[in-house]
Amino acid sequence: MNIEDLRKAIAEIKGEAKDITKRLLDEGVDPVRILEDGIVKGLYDLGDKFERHEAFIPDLVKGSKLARECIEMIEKVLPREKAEAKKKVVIGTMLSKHNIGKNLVSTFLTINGFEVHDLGENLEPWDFYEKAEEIGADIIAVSVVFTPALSKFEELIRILKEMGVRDKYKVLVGGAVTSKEWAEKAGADGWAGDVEGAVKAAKELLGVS
Ligand code: B12
Repeated sequence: MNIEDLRKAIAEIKGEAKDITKRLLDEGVDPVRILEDGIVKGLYDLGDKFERHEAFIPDLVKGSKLARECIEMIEKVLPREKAEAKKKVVIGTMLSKHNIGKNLVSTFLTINGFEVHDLGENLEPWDFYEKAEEIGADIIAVSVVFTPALSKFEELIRILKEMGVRDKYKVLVGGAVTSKEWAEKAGADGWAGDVEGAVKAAKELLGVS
């Protein structure tokens, strides 16, 4: 059993994904690799099947439930860093209901010592602005997993500028439909394509190690 088997089991929505996750963890395989190369890539494969009309909405629902059950097993074994002066992050998914990636980034930022305020899903640009102002955030982190959310992110940047607070926050963006090039053009301060990249970018943006 290896990570490829896990990727396949997720893409094919097979319950054995949970047994494979457990076996890989027991064997001491790096939990981040199990997550990114097994579960996340498996979900992307499932999305590709959906696009080819080989999988349908109920499959996406079942697949995301199965992925979450595997992710819970992984989260239990992740080492947690002690935080001193905690930097504050406001995070959420712009516009859509997709929350698995956002939840993962939220978890990884938390275990790396950030104070994370998770606003949930289906958000509008103003939700990010208001919460960031309320708690005095250092970073606004936005998950964009659905094409219509791209322009909503650009709207958020406009709002921050119009309200005269753009320089108060570092804005970090990521998610399946984003790219580094797009993020730069849209006016983000940072972009990352996976959880490790998200933590690295957040630390770099604030100059903390
Ligand atoms: C599972 C799933 C669903 C589930 C979501 C369940 C849930 N609780 O999240 C359900 C069934 C609800 C769903 C619904 C829909 N979905 Co859907 N879904 C998916 C699927 C298969 C997996 C998503 C996922 O969880 N991926 C795994 C996570 C971990 O990956 P991720 O989000 O990219 O996150 C990683 C990185 O991007 C990054 N990251 C993520 N966020 C952030 C944030 C920051 C700040 C940073 C730095 C990094 C970062 O780190 C994460 C870890 O590596 C994708 C396929 C895909 N390619 O993503 C389609 C997909 C996203 N869905 C899609 C569509 C079209 C829909 C629907 C519109 C379908 C419909 N006709 O109704 C609806 C929309 C509903 C709504 N209003 O939001 C399309 C979007 C296409 C597009 N270009 O917009 C996709 C790409 C499928 C496809 N190929 O067509 N979906």
